[in-house]
Order: sequence, then C-alpha cells, then structure tokens
Amino acid sequence: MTTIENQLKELETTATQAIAAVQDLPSLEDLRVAYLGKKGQLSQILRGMGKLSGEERPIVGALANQVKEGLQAHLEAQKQTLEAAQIQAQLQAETLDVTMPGVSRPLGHLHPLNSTIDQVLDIFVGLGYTVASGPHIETDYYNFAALNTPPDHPARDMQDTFYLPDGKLLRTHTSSVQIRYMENHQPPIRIAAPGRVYRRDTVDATHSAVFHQVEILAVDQGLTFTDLKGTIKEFLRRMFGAHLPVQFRASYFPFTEPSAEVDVQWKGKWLEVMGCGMVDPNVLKAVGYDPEIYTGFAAGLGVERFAMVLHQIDDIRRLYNSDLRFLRQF
Ligand code: 2U9
Repeated sequence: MTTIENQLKELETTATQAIAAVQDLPSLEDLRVAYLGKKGQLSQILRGMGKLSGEERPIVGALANQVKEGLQAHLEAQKQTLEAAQIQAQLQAETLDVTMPGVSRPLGHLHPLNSTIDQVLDIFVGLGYTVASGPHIETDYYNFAALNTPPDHPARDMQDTFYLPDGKLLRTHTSSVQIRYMENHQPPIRIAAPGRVYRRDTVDATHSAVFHQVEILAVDQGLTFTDLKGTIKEFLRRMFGAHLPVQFRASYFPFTEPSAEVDVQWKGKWLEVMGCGMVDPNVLKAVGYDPEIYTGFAAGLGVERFAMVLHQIDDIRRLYNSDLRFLRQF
C-alpha cells in the first residue's frame, strides 16, 4: 500500500466517525468543508498523486473516488438525520394541546343607559327618523328663546340651569339640537335627538344633575295630534310590549301647544314616562318655518327613568356609580 492509500483509509475512518458524532447542521457543514472542500484534507492528500507510478495512479484514483463518494453519502445521510431531528424538535416545541382548558377573557357589554338609548333609537329609526346631535354648551337662544321660553320663565332661573361665566349654559334639554337642525333643513323632517342634559336638581333616588334624554320631532304639512298619539303609542308598545295601556293627560310646556304627559300601566301602576305636544307656532317661526303651512309634533323622554322602569332599578344613582356588581346584571 502506498502512503496515499493509507492516508485515504485513515481519512475515511476518522471522517466517518466525526460525521456520525456531529450533532448540528452548521458543524456538519464545517466537516464537509474540512474533508472534501477545495482546500480540504482529501485535496491535500491527492496533491501527492504526482509522485505515483503509472500503474499506481488509477488504483489510488479509484480509491480516492470511493472514499469521496462514501464520505459524501455519510454527510448526506447525517444531514437528513439532523434535519429530521430539527423538524421533530420544532413540532414538539410548537405543539398546541387543543384539550387544554381555554383562557376566558372577560367580555364587556353596553351600560344599561346606552342599551336603553339604542333601543329607543332603533324604534324611531324604524319609523323613519334620523338621529341628530349637537353641543352640550349652548347659548340662551338655542336652549330657551327659540323654544318660546320667555326671559321670566322659571326654567331660566339660576336655580334650575347651570350657567357658565361667559353667559353660555349647559343645555337643559336636547331641544336645542332640534332648533339647530331645523335652521339647516327644510320640512318634512323627522329627527330623534339623544343626549346628556344638565339641570341644577338636588340629587336623590329619582333625580340627577346630569341625565339623558331622547327627544323626537316631526314637522310636515298636515301633522295633527292624532299623528302624535299614534306615534307615541306605537313607540311605547314596541318598547314595553303589545298590550300596554297608555293614557294622555293635558299638561303644559312652553315649546308645545297643546301639550300632554303620557302614562303607561306597568306592573299594575300608572307611570308617567313621556311628555309631548304639538310644536308651538312661535318655535316654527323662530327657525323660519311658516306655521300656516307646517305643523309639528314633539316628545321627550328621560332615559334614566325608562331604564329604571324596564330593569326595576330603585335608585338613579346606581346608574352612575360604576359598581360592577350592579352593572354585571345587564
Ligand atoms: C322642539 C320643539 C318641541 C320636546 C318635548 C317634552 C315634551 C317633555 C321631558 C320628558 C322627561 C323632559 O327628560 S324629561 O325630563 N320632555 O316632557 N319634550 S315636548 O319638545 C320639543 C322639542 C323640540 C323644536
């Protein structure tokens, strides 16, 4: 045996062992370069071929090829083994156990005031009304004067209304929204104005200085008190149920004439739930509508009162305390 043949055999033995022992793909690649690369050990050994005789050369050449192919096969086999192991490890690490108990995340829901507002608006939108909104800080004009509420009316009293230092005020009803809407639209109109309103009430179980209203307004040619009654009755039936007894009692508001309060018989008792009336001609005049051509009806409801009746809530303050033991019941 020539020295080269010995070297080749030795290379084959050590390289085969080293390849079998390697545990990761980068080290395997390092071995390939070290043994079979351009400047690797096999190339180094073959550099000595020049010194061989003519008969030895093909024999050694054949052996070199055999060693090379053998090592390549080992490298490939080990590569496949390591790759398979890597995939296996990845699968293990990323396995999802679908039988594990889930992590439950608490799901929020609407506040009872918001769901009541939504219920009311859904009904009026279903009857063809458009939802309108406007500023909470208002001028005397939009909150009172345009609504036929004269300067000496008690509603304007400092005792009843929050005035700001600049003479503006916190709106006491959403009717101001409807004045603004009428200024920018011509009849026929049908609008619902939901929102927060402010009054200097002493807070108790049924009164809050901040509460919510939905007011509705329709202006068209030929609207009568019968249209108003029909609309209110239909609304209340959709809200409280099909066979609800409803009664209208004469009342007074500066912005409607005639005016009425609406009671429903609910769980055996008559409860006042809304106010309403035919829009006062002075209000129509204020926004430039001709009261000889157009008539209108309007109604208002307190959202807190509705929510309290619907959900048997005994104290209005519960709606603002953010007590989760209370809120989770809805
Ligand atoms: C315009 C003209 C008239 C809205 C109306 C009432 C009667 C009413 C109360 C119900 C409970 C207020 O929240 S509450 O305290 N509202 O009784 N509201 S008529 O009348 C209007 C609105 C807009 C332009």
